[in-house]
Amino acid sequence: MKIIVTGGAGFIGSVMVQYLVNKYPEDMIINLDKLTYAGNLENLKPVEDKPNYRFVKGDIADRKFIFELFETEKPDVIINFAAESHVDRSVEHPEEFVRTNVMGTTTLLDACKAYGIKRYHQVSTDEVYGDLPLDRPDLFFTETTPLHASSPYSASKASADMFVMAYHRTFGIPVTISRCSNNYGQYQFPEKLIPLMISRALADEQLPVYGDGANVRDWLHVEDHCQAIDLIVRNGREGEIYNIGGHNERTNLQVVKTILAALDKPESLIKYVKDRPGHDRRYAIDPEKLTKELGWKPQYNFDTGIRQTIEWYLDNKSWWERIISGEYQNYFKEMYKDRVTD
Ligand code: NAD
Ligand code: TDX
Repeated sequence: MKIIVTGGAGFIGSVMVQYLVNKYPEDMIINLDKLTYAGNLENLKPVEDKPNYRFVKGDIADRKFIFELFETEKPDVIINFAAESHVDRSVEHPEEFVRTNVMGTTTLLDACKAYGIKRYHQVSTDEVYGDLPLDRPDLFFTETTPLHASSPYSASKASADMFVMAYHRTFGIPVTISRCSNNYGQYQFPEKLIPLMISRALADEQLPVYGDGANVRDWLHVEDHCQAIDLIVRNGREGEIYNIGGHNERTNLQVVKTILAALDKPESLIKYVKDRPGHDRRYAIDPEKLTKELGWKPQYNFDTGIRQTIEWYLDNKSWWERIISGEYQNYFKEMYKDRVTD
């Protein structure tokens, strides 16, 4: 099978690519990534010389490029991770979110329509459902919860999901969608809560907690997310949506305090700052459909997963220090100067 993973140089995409390359040596895995600020080929070092792995630099919203790629590669499966993914950036600059997240998705779907595909999988998010109230812990997002996006980021992801389902119904494209809760783990870009707080705490810098810190996120280890996507792509039913989550709800303050305790740093580093506009209060996933239909179960619980993740950031200081200094962006030039014309 030939699988194109888009956004495979990002946080979750790079873990997915490593997982597929190692688990399915008979499959060819093509990592298609534009290498925006969030794309880092250093994440792929463990697999970059494997015979069933290839990197292609390109933009999912570039129609000519995508159609030519489908023409030459004739992929069997597309797993679309490529996206602008940071909510705060979407508040500042929504345009790029529409371009990549919506038009990039429709460009890929058009190519699937023109050249055929065995499975198009859209990696979506629980943020498309909006948020839940803090005083109703009995409520969870299910696959039939109405879409109610709050931020330009989640509106762009919800819009993409609607196009995916429309292309399924109108043109018969064999699609699946997964909607996962917040991920944590290795290779997460240090703009997101957990790696940001780890890197700042280690430097004894203030930790900016938005609002009152009582917002709740439902955390899932990135490897559990990737395993679920693999199951859905191979065994999930066409035209279906699957929620992914592991019932690991924590307030932001609990997460930050856990990090401080693990690093032996004082809570006085916490600094309450102005809230994110439109800040969602609580996310919580009901993963029952995925569990019942496909037998998926997460391997990690948050308490052990977060400890391992903190260890990873301690052991891989140079990885995130090169990001903070901007040096990682030279890696493509160094590694690929003789391999691609760009
Ligand atoms: P990320 O920002 O770390 O990575 C995104 C990747 O996409 C980068 O490598 C970037 O270079 C690439 N990219 C961006 N625009 C592109 C374009 N136009 N063409 C080709 N490549 C492009 O994101 P992430 O956190 O790994 O998230 C991956 C996917 O998972 C996203 O679709 C996101 O919405 C979804 N998701 C993320 C989480 C989470 O907690 N991080 C949770 C649920 C769903
Ligand atoms: O400095 C910060 N201080 C703070 O209090 C940052 C960066 C975040 N926060 C809060 C905001 C959120 O309540 O922490 C929580 C987590 O924030 P993010 O890491 O930015 O994630 P979130 O907004 O929840 O979205 C993430 O999960 C769903 C991903 O970035 C999305 O791509 C995914 O779809």
